[in-house]
Amino acid sequence: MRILFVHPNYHSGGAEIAGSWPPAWVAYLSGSLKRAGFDDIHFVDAMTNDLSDEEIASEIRRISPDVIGVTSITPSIYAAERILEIARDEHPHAVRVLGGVHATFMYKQVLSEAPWVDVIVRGEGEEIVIELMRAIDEERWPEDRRKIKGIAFKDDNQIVATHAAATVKDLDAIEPDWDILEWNKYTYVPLGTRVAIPNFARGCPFTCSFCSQWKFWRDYRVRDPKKVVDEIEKLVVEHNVGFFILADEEPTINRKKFIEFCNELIARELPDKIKWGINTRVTDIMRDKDLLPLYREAGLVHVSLGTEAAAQLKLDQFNKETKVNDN
Ligand code: B12
Ligand code: SF4
Repeated sequence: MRILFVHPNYHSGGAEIAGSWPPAWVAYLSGSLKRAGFDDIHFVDAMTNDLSDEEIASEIRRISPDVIGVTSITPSIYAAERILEIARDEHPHAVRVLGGVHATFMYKQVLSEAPWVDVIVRGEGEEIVIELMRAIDEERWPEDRRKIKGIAFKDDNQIVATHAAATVKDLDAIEPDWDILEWNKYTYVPLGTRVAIPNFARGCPFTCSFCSQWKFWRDYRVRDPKKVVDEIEKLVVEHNVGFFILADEEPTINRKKFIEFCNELIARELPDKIKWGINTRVTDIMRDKDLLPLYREAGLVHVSLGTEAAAQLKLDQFNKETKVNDN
């Protein structure tokens, strides 16, 4: 069975001025699917290659997939829906799948405004996508769709969401398929080097009122730091990556594991070859002030912090659990 993943051509400006970034979701899903025996997987990065609708249509015709999967964040949703509309027109027999944070929460709206979307995968994709692909491959689709957890679809005019699937409990079992990406396209401009987005931890134990992320990843899980460093070493050796940003909300909350991660990078002399960045909370940086030299020695050069507001009243309203003074 042939699977095609497409990253929609949406550009926000913003953080993108720092470079062109590899879509980690494709590597994570492809790694999971390959281990489950699906090896005919293709990827078109319409964002990085700035592809027009016509070019996307021609790629879909050329690859001729049985399933086409697209990702979505809120600002990219129309571009994502459009790709699946093109797929319906150009290659109607392929099953059209949408995933990502926007489709996860807004499935009712998406299935109403884009009825050509056959199925939405809600939440973390690695395990759900295997169930879905098996059902399609074994010709149990769409008959068996109510039996698959973590999806949503339209049945006649009714929108159906199946029970939520569990989160991925064994993050260490995930081995992303980084080979699927066109590495010469992904550059971090400030350092003039290739960039990757590996995952060290998933989830956030806080519950800020404006944030989708703690609801999306649900329970907080950390990978074995040694395994993450194995992956980083592979990215350096096999793909010549010189910078990475952790795809995490709060990699530092588990201080012990984060220190292990830093020490492992140092022990393998990786900081000479690769620098890195994180997103995290002000409270962790204040707690770990004394550890900042160690983080720096491990190659950490960029920390993004969500300060969110300059008034304590606002921070409290947001349930941010931070202090203006700390910010
Ligand atoms: C790294 C990152 C970036 C990078 C790189 C983006 C890229 N090319 O991937 C940069 C810095 C460029 C960036 C920019 C922006 N980002 Co950003 N980014 C992230 C971050 C930290 C990690 C993304 C990641 O790789 N995650 C790991 C992968 C494995 O997770 P995932 O993509 O969600 O995929 C999983 C599931 O969603 C699902 N899935 C996803 N797609 C699909 C598709 C199918 C078919 C299936 C079955 C399943 C599936 O399975 C995957 C595996 O479990 C996330 C936060 C986060 N932790 O995810 C924010 C995040 C995605 N970004 C966000 C935003 C808002 C932006 C910007 C719009 C900011 C701006 N104003 O400029 C821009 C948009 C850029 C663009 N053109 O897309 C928001 C989106 C919120 C929302 N509700 O839509 C997030 C969630 C952070 C937040 N604040 O909440 N970002
Ligand atoms: S600390 Fe950050 S990731 Fe966690 S809930 Fe708040 S805004 Fe979201």
